[in-house]
Amino acid sequence: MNELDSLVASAQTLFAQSATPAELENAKAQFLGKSGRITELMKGLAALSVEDKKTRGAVINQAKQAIEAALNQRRQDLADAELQAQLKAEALDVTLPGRARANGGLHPVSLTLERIEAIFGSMGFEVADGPEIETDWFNFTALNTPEDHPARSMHDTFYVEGGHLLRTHTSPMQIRHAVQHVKRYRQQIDAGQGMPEIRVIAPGRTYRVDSDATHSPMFHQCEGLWIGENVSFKDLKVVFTDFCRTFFESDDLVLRFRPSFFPFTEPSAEIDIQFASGPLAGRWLEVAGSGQVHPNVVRNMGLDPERFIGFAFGMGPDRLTMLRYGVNDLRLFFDGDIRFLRQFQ
Ligand code: 2NM
Repeated sequence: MNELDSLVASAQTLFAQSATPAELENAKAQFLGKSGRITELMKGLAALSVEDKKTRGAVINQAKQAIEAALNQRRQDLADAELQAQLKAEALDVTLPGRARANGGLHPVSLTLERIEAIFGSMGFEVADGPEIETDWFNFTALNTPEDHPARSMHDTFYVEGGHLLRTHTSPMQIRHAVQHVKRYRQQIDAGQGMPEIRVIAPGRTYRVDSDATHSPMFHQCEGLWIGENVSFKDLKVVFTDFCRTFFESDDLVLRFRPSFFPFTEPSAEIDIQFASGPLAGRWLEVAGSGQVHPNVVRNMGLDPERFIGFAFGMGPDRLTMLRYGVNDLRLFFDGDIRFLRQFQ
């Protein structure tokens, strides 16, 4: 191997041993730099004859080109290796399964309230909404519930500061709604022209000091009120029968009105239903209280009980939800266990 061949070979070796671009540039300087081996050989040409310059120069140039080619090859290899390392470090595994987005859903009791509102809405009932912290007047007095009634005991109700209390039923909303309605039609009523019938339901949260498998301190109620000059118990029966059959999707379900007592209605009746088929077939199940609104209550709405007659009912959406889905412990609805709640989506 001649001198230039071994120079090229040592350059190739040194370049191959350079692991980084910086090392490679240092190696390059030894051959192609200002005082590099090739540069020194070029300088030596000055002392040669014209003829020798030509042949010797061509040979040095060949060696120089071979070294430059090796340098460029090694530069490219190092750049490729760096890119590959970077790609590997930043790799995205596109085969990983995506993270599913959790979908929220309505609480089973909310589903029931929506059904109740839709069914009564289709029968011309408005939906009233109002305060959960009530006055003694709207929660008790206006509803013909006397001072010494057990429902007014400290142990039955949550009292808050200022003599207010957490409503024990949604009937106060019925009074509030009726009072507003009557106010709007006052002149018309007083002129003997009557008023559009009051047809309203009041769904919402209610509170009592009670807690076991079938009672929760917070529970839901939905009360209904229908007042006009020409309504009767028959209308209440038709409307409530229709509601139950639609709600439970059972056309052969039957109702029983069983005499009862409420301070705000007279006469009063408990409403029981009986399924003709299914797991609850043949059993009477209590689903609501009802009655003709007491004359004192009609008067508190601003109406003459001799002229206007009203029917009201109250039911428990929590219990309706238990019956509809076959749930036997009310507390499951309010424990917030997502495994339980997810089943209703
Ligand atoms: C019930 C049972 C019977 C009722 C009465 C009234 C009002 F406002 F007219 F007086 N609202 N709801 C009522 C009647 C509620 O729940 C078991």
